[in-house]
Amino acid sequence: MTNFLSLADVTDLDALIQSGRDAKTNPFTDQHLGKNKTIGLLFFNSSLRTRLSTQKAAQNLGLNVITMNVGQDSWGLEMEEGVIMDSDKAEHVREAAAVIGRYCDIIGIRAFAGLQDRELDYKEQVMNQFAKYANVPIVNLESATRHPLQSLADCITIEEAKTKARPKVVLTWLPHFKPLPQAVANSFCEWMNARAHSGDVEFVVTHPKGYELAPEFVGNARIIYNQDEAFEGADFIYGKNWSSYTHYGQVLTKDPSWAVTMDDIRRSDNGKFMHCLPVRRNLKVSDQVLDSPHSLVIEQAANREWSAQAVLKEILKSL
Ligand code: SN0
Repeated sequence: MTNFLSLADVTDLDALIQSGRDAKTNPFTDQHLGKNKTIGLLFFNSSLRTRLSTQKAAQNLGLNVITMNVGQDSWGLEMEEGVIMDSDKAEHVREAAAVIGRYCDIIGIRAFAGLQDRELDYKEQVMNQFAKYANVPIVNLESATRHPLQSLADCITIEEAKTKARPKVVLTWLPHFKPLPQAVANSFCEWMNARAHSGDVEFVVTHPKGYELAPEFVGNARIIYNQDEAFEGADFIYGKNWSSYTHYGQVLTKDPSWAVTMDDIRRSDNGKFMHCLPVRRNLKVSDQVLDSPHSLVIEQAANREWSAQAVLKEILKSL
């Protein structure tokens, strides 16, 4: 693996999930792979799990880790080509990426969608500019349109917790007053469609009208607009808020009936609740659900370490 930008960089998904589970059992068997190598983690946005779990996974593999909050600690970075740099951005990505690539063997980058300009967000400028100019492998730590390390951790979590060969997984939109990116939902669709294709899950998406995700992500997933109907027989309820893709970046409704409560869990087949975190309690999901044995959110977050470790191991093997 030379980059980890999306599912397209994964050649064997079953093997990658298994590698994460193996790392969980034996975290330190591959310490030699990262010896005297360095990973740089660049954050254009806030992070708790991604930052700590990726750092931990890198250390388990023997890597040195350097981290920077771009824009706050460093110069603001210009991503556009050929512009007169008279804005607040003092450094161009051409130099920044090339320089960081000289200090680091791998670069991880978090850069959320701006949610103002759909075309700009969906062309993944930050990831692509770094991939072009850094000359080292790039790992997506949540980009404008995807969060693949989260999706891999989600796959590991579902494999561990499933009680039947082909569980029913339902992605549901949750209410929020702020416009949030589509990245987590997009990636979850991308990865669950692959799991559905291989017969490992049944995948359903539910959301209010107007919250349709980009066709290239939702693919052939079944969409049911009635949330109660979608939850019938569900083994996993995966909650996430996202802002509208069609009315780009807008909040179209805050309907509280879309929040997940114990009534929804009762409608499912003894379903487990999943969320990537951070989650706003009692806005998106009730305390009762999060504090019950139905919640998988902590286990899911714990698995971020093993998903990062599986990916970094693949990249280190290719160096
Ligand atoms: C981010 C998102 O993509 O939705 C990161 C999730 C891993 N979440 C938020 O920005 C939540 C912010 C909030 O105010 O609730």
